[in-house]
Amino acid sequence: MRRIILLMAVAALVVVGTLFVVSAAGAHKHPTAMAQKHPTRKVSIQNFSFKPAHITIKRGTRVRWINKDSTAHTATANNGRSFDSGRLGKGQRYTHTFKSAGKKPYHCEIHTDMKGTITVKR
Ligand SMILES: [Cu+2]
Repeated sequence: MRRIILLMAVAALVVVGTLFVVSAAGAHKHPTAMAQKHPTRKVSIQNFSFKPAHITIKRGTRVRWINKDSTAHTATANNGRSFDSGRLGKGQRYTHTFKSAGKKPYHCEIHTDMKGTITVKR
């Protein structure tokens, strides 16, 4: 009789232990899921152009511009208010999260022939 109670106690401990491990693994998955919800797309500024110049993203995506030229550049929305990186020196970066759908054309304020478009889908 004592042995049966002991076996049951061990079985109960195994079940509780398994549940704990599973829930701990679930908690670890959470930050990864959050990171995937707001992915980041990179746009290089190189040789006086945006690379790639035209990208299509989902709403909530972050876009990160990185200036790889030694000349200063900007990434400025054509409408002048959606986003504006300001002057980015060599190696400097600017990040903007796109929250509304639509076509967002932009340019460099210093070299107005530098153009790009962010197309944001729902
Ligand atoms: Cu420029």
